[in-house]
Amino acid sequence: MQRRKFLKKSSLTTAGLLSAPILASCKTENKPENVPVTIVVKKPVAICTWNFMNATAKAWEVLEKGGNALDAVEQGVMVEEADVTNETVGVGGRPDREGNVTLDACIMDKDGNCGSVVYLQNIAHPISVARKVMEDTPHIILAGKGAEQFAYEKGFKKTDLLTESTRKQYEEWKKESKYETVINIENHDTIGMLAIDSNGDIAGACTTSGMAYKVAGRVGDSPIIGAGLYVDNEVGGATATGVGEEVIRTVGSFLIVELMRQGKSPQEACEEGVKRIMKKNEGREDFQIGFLAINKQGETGGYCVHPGFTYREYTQDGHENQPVESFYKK
Ligand code: SD4
Repeated sequence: MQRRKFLKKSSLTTAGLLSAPILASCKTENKPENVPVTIVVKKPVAICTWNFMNATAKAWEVLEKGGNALDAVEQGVMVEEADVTNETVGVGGRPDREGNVTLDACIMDKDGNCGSVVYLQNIAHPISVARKVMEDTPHIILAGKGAEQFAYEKGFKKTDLLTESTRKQYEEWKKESKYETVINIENHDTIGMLAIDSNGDIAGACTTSGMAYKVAGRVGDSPIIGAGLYVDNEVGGATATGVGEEVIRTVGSFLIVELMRQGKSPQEACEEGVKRIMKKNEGREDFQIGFLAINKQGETGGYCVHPGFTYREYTQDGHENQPVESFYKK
């Protein structure tokens, strides 16, 4: 199945061809050194964590018209930020244990520029505030009240992020006030998105309301460059969903991009990323993490701790929800 998936992903129905000298890491026995080989590049491509069909469709719409990867990932994840039925992103995200919805997001472009907001309240599109931090300030991360103030200065409107549904659920939760991570169930649905545009450039975005009923002030991996998201335009990009503390501890997305730099495929890199985490958590079964990656050739891959994580992929061949293999099989 892995092999089938690999062959499918390397299919020749792709858009770009790139000539490059053979790298030491991909030399084959019967090919001499420094002979040009043809590398098939699949582009454009948009992928995102979980089965967010509308978000990848939006990103694809941007890419198909020749738009750049940065615009595609921003506009793609904005679809989920605006969707009140997605209760872990943007408007309609679940609150912390004080009843406040606090949002985390980051974005990264092909040149390694990045912007991030953490613990942002009352703003519906944290990803666009993160982009403004990247483009309009000399900083990378703005937090809390300062981030909110910055957003108003940039013209973002104050928005009540709590909905009737999340307010009711919060009231219910307060009766027992139990904080536990629920594997794969609704308190995971962060959207991390990666795209390659028709120029072959890569960008990524990640946005979330974080773990439901978290301790006030808690920030997860999603807005942390290198943890929830990382892009290196020479190599590829990676993003994460799940229990952010474990992703931060391994600087997960950076790790995966570095593993791809060393020659691993996106699939192999995601597997190694999860295995590193599990090595530090031997025997623990009470958390989920899903990684997703794309390389410069447009190959994609994902891996997770428990079954249930999938990713959505949109290419010129159409769009698909890709099943992802897991560390634990049941
Ligand atoms: C966090 N990684 O705040 C996020 C949560 C998440 O789907 O991915 N939810 O830790």
